[in-house]
Amino acid sequence: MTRYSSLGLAVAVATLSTATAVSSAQAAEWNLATPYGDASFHTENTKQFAEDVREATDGELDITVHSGGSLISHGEIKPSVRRGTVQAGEIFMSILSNESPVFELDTLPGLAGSYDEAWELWQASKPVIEELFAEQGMKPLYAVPWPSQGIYTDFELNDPAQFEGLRVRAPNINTQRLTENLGGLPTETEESDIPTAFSTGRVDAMITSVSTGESMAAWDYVSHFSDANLWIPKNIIFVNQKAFDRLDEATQQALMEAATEAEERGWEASKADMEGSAQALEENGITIGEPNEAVAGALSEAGDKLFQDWESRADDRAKALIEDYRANTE
Ligand code: PCA
Repeated sequence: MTRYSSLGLAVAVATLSTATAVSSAQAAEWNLATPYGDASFHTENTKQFAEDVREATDGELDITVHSGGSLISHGEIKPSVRRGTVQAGEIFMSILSNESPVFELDTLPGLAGSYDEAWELWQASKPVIEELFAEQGMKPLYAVPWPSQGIYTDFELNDPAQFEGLRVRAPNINTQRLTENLGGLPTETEESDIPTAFSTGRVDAMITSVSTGESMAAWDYVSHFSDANLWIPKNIIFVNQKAFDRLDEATQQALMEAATEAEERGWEASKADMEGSAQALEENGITIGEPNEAVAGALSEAGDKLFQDWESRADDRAKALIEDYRANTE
Protein backbone atom coordinates (compact mmCIF):
# COMPACT_ATOMS: atom_id res chain seq x y z
CA MET A 1 0.00 0.00 0.00
CA THR A 2 2.76 2.39 0.96
CA ARG A 3 4.34 1.68 -2.36
CA TYR A 4 1.33 2.86 -4.33
CA SER A 5 0.66 5.88 -2.19
CA SER A 6 4.27 7.06 -2.48
CA LEU A 7 4.05 6.52 -6.22
CA GLY A 8 0.86 8.58 -6.25
CA LEU A 9 2.66 11.28 -4.35
CA ALA A 10 5.53 11.20 -6.82
CA VAL A 11 3.09 11.71 -9.67
CA ALA A 12 1.55 14.66 -7.86
CA VAL A 13 4.97 16.12 -7.18
CA ALA A 14 5.90 15.65 -10.83
CA THR A 15 3.67 18.54 -11.77
CA LEU A 16 5.76 20.70 -9.45
CA SER A 17 9.23 19.30 -9.92
CA THR A 18 10.39 17.15 -12.80
CA ALA A 19 13.58 16.20 -10.95
CA THR A 20 11.70 14.53 -8.09
CA ALA A 21 9.45 12.69 -10.49
CA VAL A 22 12.40 11.36 -12.47
CA SER A 23 14.26 10.02 -9.45
CA SER A 24 11.14 8.45 -7.92
CA ALA A 25 10.20 6.82 -11.20
CA GLN A 26 13.59 5.11 -11.18
CA ALA A 27 13.24 3.70 -7.67
CA ALA A 28 13.94 -0.03 -7.78
CA GLU A 29 12.24 -2.68 -5.69
CA TRP A 30 14.22 -5.85 -5.26
CA ASN A 31 13.56 -9.16 -3.60
CA LEU A 32 16.31 -11.05 -1.80
CA ALA A 33 15.64 -14.70 -0.94
CA THR A 34 17.48 -16.54 1.84
CA PRO A 35 16.88 -20.04 3.23
CA TYR A 36 17.82 -18.98 6.77
CA GLY A 37 15.30 -17.87 9.36
CA ASP A 38 15.04 -14.67 11.33
CA ALA A 39 16.78 -16.28 14.33
CA SER A 40 20.03 -16.50 12.36
CA PHE A 41 22.69 -13.82 12.71
CA HIS A 42 23.09 -14.14 8.93
CA THR A 43 19.51 -13.03 8.32
CA GLU A 44 19.84 -10.22 10.83
CA ASN A 45 22.91 -9.03 8.99
CA THR A 46 21.24 -9.29 5.59
CA LYS A 47 18.23 -7.33 6.83
CA GLN A 48 20.54 -4.64 8.18
CA PHE A 49 22.24 -4.56 4.77
CA ALA A 50 18.87 -3.96 3.07
CA GLU A 51 18.09 -1.23 5.58
CA ASP A 52 21.48 0.43 4.98
CA VAL A 53 20.93 0.39 1.23
CA ARG A 54 17.46 1.93 1.63
CA GLU A 55 18.89 4.65 3.79
CA ALA A 56 21.97 5.36 1.68
CA THR A 57 19.89 5.61 -1.50
CA ASP A 58 16.98 7.55 0.02
CA GLY A 59 14.74 4.63 -0.85
CA GLU A 60 15.84 4.52 -4.49
CA LEU A 61 16.76 0.86 -3.96
CA ASP A 62 14.34 -0.95 -1.72
CA ILE A 63 15.37 -4.55 -0.99
CA THR A 64 12.86 -6.85 0.71
CA VAL A 65 14.50 -9.80 2.44
CA HIS A 66 12.43 -13.01 2.30
CA SER A 67 13.82 -15.23 5.06
CA GLY A 68 13.44 -18.89 5.96
CA GLY A 69 12.96 -20.07 2.39
CA SER A 70 9.56 -18.31 2.38
CA LEU A 71 9.89 -17.11 -1.22
CA ILE A 72 12.03 -19.81 -2.86
CA SER A 73 13.59 -23.05 -1.62
CA HIS A 74 17.36 -23.10 -1.07
CA GLY A 75 18.22 -25.03 -4.22
CA GLU A 76 16.12 -22.72 -6.39
CA ILE A 77 17.57 -19.43 -5.14
CA LYS A 78 20.57 -19.27 -7.44
CA PRO A 79 18.66 -20.39 -10.58
CA SER A 80 16.00 -17.77 -9.78
CA VAL A 81 18.54 -14.96 -9.42
CA ARG A 82 20.19 -16.15 -12.62
CA ARG A 83 16.88 -15.93 -14.48
CA GLY A 84 16.13 -12.61 -12.81
CA THR A 85 12.89 -13.82 -11.22
CA VAL A 86 14.37 -12.42 -8.03
CA GLN A 87 17.12 -9.84 -8.07
CA ALA A 88 19.21 -11.10 -5.17
CA GLY A 89 19.83 -14.17 -3.07
CA GLU A 90 21.77 -15.64 -0.19
CA ILE A 91 22.87 -19.28 -0.13
CA PHE A 92 25.23 -21.65 1.64
CA MET A 93 28.05 -21.41 -0.91
CA SER A 94 29.14 -25.04 -0.71
CA ILE A 95 25.78 -26.27 -2.03
CA LEU A 96 27.34 -25.26 -5.38
CA SER A 97 30.07 -27.88 -4.98
CA ASN A 98 28.85 -29.89 -7.96
CA GLU A 99 29.39 -26.83 -10.22
CA SER A 100 33.07 -26.32 -9.43
CA PRO A 101 35.64 -27.62 -6.93
CA VAL A 102 36.27 -23.95 -6.09
CA PHE A 103 32.94 -23.91 -4.25
CA GLU A 104 34.23 -26.70 -2.00
CA LEU A 105 37.22 -24.77 -0.74
CA ASP A 106 35.56 -23.62 2.45
CA THR A 107 34.42 -27.14 3.33
CA LEU A 108 37.80 -28.83 3.11
CA PRO A 109 39.24 -30.03 6.41
CA GLY A 110 42.58 -28.75 7.60
CA LEU A 111 42.64 -25.75 5.29
CA ALA A 112 41.24 -22.84 7.32
CA GLY A 113 40.79 -23.44 11.03
CA SER A 114 40.42 -19.88 12.30
CA TYR A 115 38.50 -16.79 11.25
CA ASP A 116 41.74 -15.14 10.10
CA GLU A 117 42.56 -18.10 7.89
CA ALA A 118 38.98 -18.28 6.63
CA TRP A 119 39.25 -14.62 5.66
CA GLU A 120 42.48 -15.25 3.74
CA LEU A 121 40.87 -18.20 1.99
CA TRP A 122 37.95 -15.99 0.98
CA GLN A 123 40.33 -13.32 -0.34
CA ALA A 124 42.22 -15.93 -2.36
CA SER A 125 39.11 -17.55 -3.82
CA LYS A 126 36.99 -14.43 -4.38
CA PRO A 127 38.30 -13.49 -7.87
CA VAL A 128 37.54 -16.95 -9.25
CA ILE A 129 34.18 -17.10 -7.50
CA GLU A 130 33.33 -13.70 -9.02
CA GLU A 131 34.27 -15.07 -12.43
CA LEU A 132 32.13 -18.18 -11.97
CA PHE A 133 29.13 -16.06 -11.01
CA ALA A 134 29.80 -13.60 -13.85
CA GLU A 135 29.75 -16.46 -16.38
CA GLN A 136 26.14 -16.99 -15.31
CA GLY A 137 25.16 -13.31 -15.33
CA MET A 138 25.45 -12.74 -11.59
CA LYS A 139 27.57 -10.71 -9.24
CA PRO A 140 28.60 -11.67 -5.68
CA LEU A 141 28.22 -8.85 -3.14
CA TYR A 142 29.74 -10.34 0.00
CA ALA A 143 30.26 -13.52 1.98
CA VAL A 144 29.89 -14.25 5.70
CA PRO A 145 31.09 -17.36 7.55
CA TRP A 146 29.26 -19.67 9.92
CA PRO A 147 31.15 -20.60 13.06
CA SER A 148 33.24 -23.74 12.59
CA GLN A 149 31.44 -27.02 12.13
CA GLY A 150 31.18 -29.73 14.77
CA ILE A 151 29.22 -32.87 15.55
CA TYR A 152 26.03 -33.15 17.59
CA THR A 153 25.14 -36.54 19.09
CA ASP A 154 22.76 -37.83 21.74
CA PHE A 155 25.64 -39.60 23.52
CA GLU A 156 29.19 -38.71 24.43
CA LEU A 157 31.27 -39.17 21.28
CA ASN A 158 34.46 -40.81 22.48
CA ASP A 159 35.07 -43.73 20.13
CA PRO A 160 35.30 -43.65 16.30
CA ALA A 161 33.33 -46.93 16.23
CA GLN A 162 30.29 -44.88 17.28
CA PHE A 163 30.16 -43.46 13.73
CA GLU A 164 29.38 -46.90 12.33
CA GLY A 165 25.86 -46.77 10.91
CA LEU A 166 25.18 -43.39 12.55
CA ARG A 167 22.64 -41.42 10.52
CA VAL A 168 24.09 -37.95 10.27
CA ARG A 169 22.34 -34.86 9.00
CA ALA A 170 24.66 -32.94 6.65
CA PRO A 171 24.21 -29.52 5.01
CA ASN A 172 26.42 -30.11 1.94
CA ILE A 173 28.31 -32.66 -0.13
CA ASN A 174 31.62 -32.65 1.72
CA THR A 175 29.91 -33.13 5.06
CA GLN A 176 28.22 -36.16 3.50
CA ARG A 177 31.52 -37.48 2.18
CA LEU A 178 33.21 -36.99 5.54
CA THR A 179 30.38 -38.87 7.25
CA GLU A 180 30.75 -41.73 4.79
CA ASN A 181 34.52 -41.83 5.33
CA LEU A 182 33.80 -42.26 9.03
CA GLY A 183 31.42 -45.15 8.44
CA GLY A 184 28.23 -43.16 9.01
CA LEU A 185 25.14 -42.71 6.86
CA PRO A 186 24.70 -39.12 5.72
CA THR A 187 21.39 -37.46 4.89
CA GLU A 188 21.30 -34.02 3.32
CA THR A 189 18.81 -31.87 5.19
CA GLU A 190 18.08 -28.16 5.03
CA GLU A 191 18.63 -26.26 8.24
CA SER A 192 14.91 -25.53 8.59
CA ASP A 193 14.11 -29.27 8.31
CA ILE A 194 16.42 -30.29 11.17
CA PRO A 195 13.71 -30.49 13.87
CA THR A 196 11.53 -32.72 11.68
CA ALA A 197 14.48 -34.91 10.70
CA PHE A 198 15.14 -35.64 14.38
CA SER A 199 11.55 -35.87 15.55
CA THR A 200 10.64 -38.35 12.83
CA GLY A 201 13.75 -40.40 13.63
CA ARG A 202 15.34 -39.88 10.21
CA VAL A 203 18.67 -38.84 11.76
CA ASP A 204 20.57 -39.54 14.98
CA ALA A 205 23.22 -36.86 14.76
CA MET A 206 24.11 -33.71 12.81
CA ILE A 207 27.09 -31.72 11.62
CA THR A 208 26.69 -27.96 11.79
CA SER A 209 27.71 -24.91 13.85
CA VAL A 210 26.83 -23.79 17.36
CA SER A 211 24.70 -21.08 15.70
CA THR A 212 22.45 -23.53 13.90
CA GLY A 213 22.40 -25.72 17.01
CA GLU A 214 21.01 -22.81 18.94
CA SER A 215 18.51 -21.57 16.34
CA MET A 216 17.23 -25.12 15.81
CA ALA A 217 17.06 -25.86 19.58
CA ALA A 218 19.48 -28.80 19.36
CA TRP A 219 18.83 -29.64 23.05
CA ASP A 220 15.44 -31.02 22.07
CA TYR A 221 17.15 -33.90 20.19
CA VAL A 222 20.78 -34.27 21.24
CA SER A 223 22.93 -33.96 24.34
CA HIS A 224 26.52 -33.41 23.17
CA PHE A 225 28.40 -31.11 20.82
CA SER A 226 31.85 -32.24 19.76
CA ASP A 227 33.70 -29.07 18.82
CA ALA A 228 35.72 -30.64 16.01
CA ASN A 229 36.48 -27.40 14.12
CA LEU A 230 36.08 -29.21 10.79
CA TRP A 231 35.96 -26.08 8.63
CA ILE A 232 34.46 -22.58 8.43
CA PRO A 233 31.94 -22.48 5.58
CA LYS A 234 30.31 -19.32 4.23
CA ASN A 235 27.08 -17.90 2.93
CA ILE A 236 27.33 -15.83 -0.23
CA ILE A 237 25.03 -12.94 -1.14
CA PHE A 238 24.73 -12.14 -4.85
CA VAL A 239 22.66 -10.25 -7.40
CA ASN A 240 21.48 -10.55 -10.96
CA GLN A 241 23.93 -8.58 -13.07
CA LYS A 242 21.28 -7.06 -15.35
CA ALA A 243 19.30 -5.83 -12.35
CA PHE A 244 22.53 -4.31 -11.03
CA ASP A 245 23.28 -2.66 -14.38
CA ARG A 246 19.85 -1.05 -14.42
CA LEU A 247 20.72 0.93 -11.27
CA ASP A 248 22.25 4.35 -11.73
CA GLU A 249 25.89 4.71 -10.81
CA ALA A 250 25.33 6.37 -7.44
CA THR A 251 22.94 3.60 -6.39
CA GLN A 252 25.37 0.92 -7.54
CA GLN A 253 28.06 2.52 -5.48
CA ALA A 254 25.84 2.80 -2.42
CA LEU A 255 24.94 -0.86 -2.79
CA MET A 256 28.57 -1.95 -2.99
CA GLU A 257 29.53 0.20 -0.01
CA ALA A 258 26.72 -1.29 2.07
CA ALA A 259 27.92 -4.74 0.94
CA THR A 260 31.46 -4.04 2.17
CA GLU A 261 30.04 -2.96 5.53
CA ALA A 262 27.75 -5.99 5.67
CA GLU A 263 30.73 -8.26 5.08
CA GLU A 264 32.75 -6.67 7.89
CA ARG A 265 29.78 -6.65 10.25
CA GLY A 266 28.89 -10.24 9.33
CA TRP A 267 32.35 -11.62 10.12
CA GLU A 268 32.27 -9.91 13.52
CA ALA A 269 28.71 -11.13 14.12
CA SER A 270 29.81 -14.67 13.35
CA LYS A 271 32.61 -14.49 15.92
CA ALA A 272 30.26 -13.06 18.54
CA ASP A 273 27.59 -15.63 17.71
CA MET A 274 30.09 -18.45 18.10
CA GLU A 275 30.50 -17.47 21.75
CA GLY A 276 26.90 -16.54 22.41
CA SER A 277 25.49 -19.69 20.85
CA ALA A 278 27.95 -21.98 22.66
CA GLN A 279 26.80 -20.40 25.90
CA ALA A 280 23.14 -20.82 24.98
CA LEU A 281 23.72 -24.49 24.14
CA GLU A 282 25.36 -25.10 27.51
CA GLU A 283 22.64 -23.22 29.35
CA ASN A 284 20.13 -25.54 27.72
CA GLY A 285 21.99 -28.63 28.84
CA ILE A 286 24.25 -29.50 25.89
CA THR A 287 27.69 -30.74 26.89
CA ILE A 288 30.40 -29.20 24.73
CA GLY A 289 33.79 -30.84 24.47
CA GLU A 290 36.66 -31.37 22.06
CA PRO A 291 37.14 -34.75 20.36
CA ASN A 292 39.43 -37.10 22.29
CA GLU A 293 42.56 -38.46 20.62
CA ALA A 294 40.86 -41.48 19.07
CA VAL A 295 38.01 -39.45 17.56
CA ALA A 296 40.37 -36.69 16.46
CA GLY A 297 42.53 -39.32 14.75
CA ALA A 298 39.55 -40.78 12.89
CA LEU A 299 38.38 -37.31 11.86
CA SER A 300 41.79 -36.42 10.59
CA GLU A 301 42.04 -39.64 8.57
CA ALA A 302 38.56 -39.14 7.11
CA GLY A 303 39.49 -35.52 6.38
CA ASP A 304 42.67 -36.49 4.56
CA LYS A 305 40.67 -38.82 2.38
CA LEU A 306 38.25 -36.02 1.61
CA PHE A 307 41.11 -33.75 0.66
CA GLN A 308 42.69 -36.33 -1.63
CA ASP A 309 39.33 -36.91 -3.22
CA TRP A 310 39.03 -33.16 -3.85
CA GLU A 311 42.53 -33.03 -5.35
CA SER A 312 41.64 -35.81 -7.76
CA ARG A 313 38.69 -33.75 -9.03
CA ALA A 314 40.14 -30.22 -8.82
CA ASP A 315 41.43 -28.43 -11.90
CA ASP A 316 44.66 -26.43 -11.93
CA ARG A 317 42.84 -23.17 -11.25
CA ALA A 318 41.31 -24.54 -8.06
CA LYS A 319 44.61 -26.03 -6.92
CA ALA A 320 46.39 -22.75 -7.62
CA LEU A 321 43.97 -20.99 -5.27
CA ILE A 322 45.08 -23.23 -2.44
CA GLU A 323 48.68 -22.42 -3.21
CA ASP A 324 47.94 -18.67 -3.20
CA TYR A 325 46.13 -19.05 0.07
CA ARG A 326 48.94 -21.05 1.64
CA ALA A 327 51.52 -18.53 0.47
CA ASN A 328 49.53 -15.75 2.18
CA THR A 329 49.05 -17.57 5.45
CA GLU A 330 52.52 -18.96 5.93
N1 PCA B 1 24.50 -23.86 9.48
C1 PCA B 1 23.92 -24.18 8.22
C2 PCA B 1 25.07 -24.17 7.27
C3 PCA B 1 26.27 -24.35 8.11
C4 PCA B 1 25.83 -24.00 9.47
O1 PCA B 1 26.55 -23.82 10.44
C5 PCA B 1 23.31 -25.55 8.22
O2 PCA B 1 23.69 -26.35 9.07
O3 PCA B 1 22.53 -25.84 7.33
